Amino acid sequence: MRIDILCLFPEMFVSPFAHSIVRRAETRGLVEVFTHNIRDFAHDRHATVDDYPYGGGAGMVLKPEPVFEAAEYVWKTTGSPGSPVILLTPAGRLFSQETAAELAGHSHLMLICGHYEGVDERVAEHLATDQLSIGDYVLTGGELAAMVVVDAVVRLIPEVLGSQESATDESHAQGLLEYPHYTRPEVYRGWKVPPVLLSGNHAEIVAWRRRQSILRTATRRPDLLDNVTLSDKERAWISESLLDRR
Ligand code: 6GU
Repeated sequence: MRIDILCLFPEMFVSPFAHSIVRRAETRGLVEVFTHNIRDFAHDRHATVDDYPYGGGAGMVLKPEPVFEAAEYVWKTTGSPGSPVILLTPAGRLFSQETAAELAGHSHLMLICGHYEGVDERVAEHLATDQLSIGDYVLTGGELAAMVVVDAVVRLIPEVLGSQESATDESHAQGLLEYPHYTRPEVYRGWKVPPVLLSGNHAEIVAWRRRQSILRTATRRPDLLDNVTLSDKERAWISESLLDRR
């Protein structure tokens, strides 16, 4: 997969991508990430990339020309104008594990990081194929959001994660939060590892983990349960455990 990131602060990506799973994936030839400074595509000698909003109001707006021209520059080398172009904006639809999995199936992605009060809407309408937000809070710019998206997508590319780090069990993969994990020692400061995990009974361990995932999701993220299929027995566990908490 090739990922091109158009932004105003390419330096921000250096350290996060120099470590982490992204670096490992790059070393193994599974992904290539390129950053491009939108300012390099400005038209005037002051390299102006923003301007006042038509209609008035606070803040500045990212101009369309440098953004379109940066994208066209990328397409000249990649030749893939059919692939996703994602504008990172707090006004986008919410990025999720499902979106990450969908994006991981493409061979090329372009990410555009918004800045200032906003980006000229013609970028959203005529250049971006999708607009994503990483959560209900406002960041200073789209760079941090782009790093989040790249990390979540890259780890889902086949062969990026080792079998020791399988992406099928983890939180959100099944629509549920993941069960609790324990490692040695068996007793730490008097706190014991749940005995079932030491029992060697694989079927019981699987059942315990499923139950933990369900109860944890019911208490912490009940909204997620609307999209998972649970048995009648599992629904009953939830009612019982929520009653227990009163
Ligand atoms: Cl994608 N951009 C900005 N500026 N803020 C955000 C965001 C994106 N997602 C959540 N907050």
